[in-house]
Amino acid sequence: MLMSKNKLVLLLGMICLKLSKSATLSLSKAPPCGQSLVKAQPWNYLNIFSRIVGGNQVVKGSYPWQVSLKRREKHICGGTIISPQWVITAAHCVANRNTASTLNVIAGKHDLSQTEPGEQNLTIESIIIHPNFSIKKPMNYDIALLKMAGTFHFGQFMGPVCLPEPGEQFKAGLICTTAGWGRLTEDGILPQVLQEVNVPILSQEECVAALLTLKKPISGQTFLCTGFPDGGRDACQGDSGGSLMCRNEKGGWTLAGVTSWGLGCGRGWRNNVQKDDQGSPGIFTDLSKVLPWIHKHIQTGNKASR
Ligand code: 4AZ
Repeated sequence: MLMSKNKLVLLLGMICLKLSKSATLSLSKAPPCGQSLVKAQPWNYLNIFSRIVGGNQVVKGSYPWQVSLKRREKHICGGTIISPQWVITAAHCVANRNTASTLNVIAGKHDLSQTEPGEQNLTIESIIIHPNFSIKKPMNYDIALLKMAGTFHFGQFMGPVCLPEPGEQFKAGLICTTAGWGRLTEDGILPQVLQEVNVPILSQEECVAALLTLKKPISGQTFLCTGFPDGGRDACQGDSGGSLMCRNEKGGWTLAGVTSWGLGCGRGWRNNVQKDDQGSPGIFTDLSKVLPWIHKHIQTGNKASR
């Protein structure tokens, strides 16, 4: 077929334009967030004896945003991937003695006791602790951003969670999930395999009331609480820095809170007035209270790294 020189140039131009447009589109499109390849787990009698506190072992790949924060190769806290270069954890996990150089973040993990195919280990370029963080209970603003020295390569066992939309609230009574490699009971062992537990979000009133019944009454403004007045299901030591996740309308997992603290683990608070053997709800830093701070840092951070 014969084609004039002009037509050929025009055709080539159009092909180039099309290619560059799709390349720009694929570059600017954020990777899908909150996607777990694993369906909700059916009840399984083999799982009833294993717990985070009162939970069970996860199916591998259930929470591909969950990371282990290690200090000198030892698991100290959880964390959550929000983009290829950024991880969210609790400020108290990285606040003292923890210079970035002694820490590393390992993603794509299921069983901490062995090296697993597809896992990725990164060091930390910088730590940004929330400027209003206070170590004194209730540990207001217990949140930190970790900028990785490198990027996570997302795949089947590694990917980001969704951040809430501005104004998105997680209502009291909603059942959400927290996961981690923390203790299985208050004085119990640390598990090798990632654990999960479903917990209801409490109303702010219920939580404030529970914390005011403590021997040293506590009040604060930046947390979300979970659990049951009689206890049983909770996060525990080693889970902090990890996530409280809720499903959004489209079924994607959204980060509602960062595991922060609690008085004991899974204790309950119904009988706190008796003053002996007190307990508290599980306390998580409320993402909705720190969203603008997160966006400010991950956006300027991305620009700076370009
Ligand atoms: C901790 O020390 C910790 N029961 C995390 C969560 C809870 C207690 C302690 C909640 O990492």
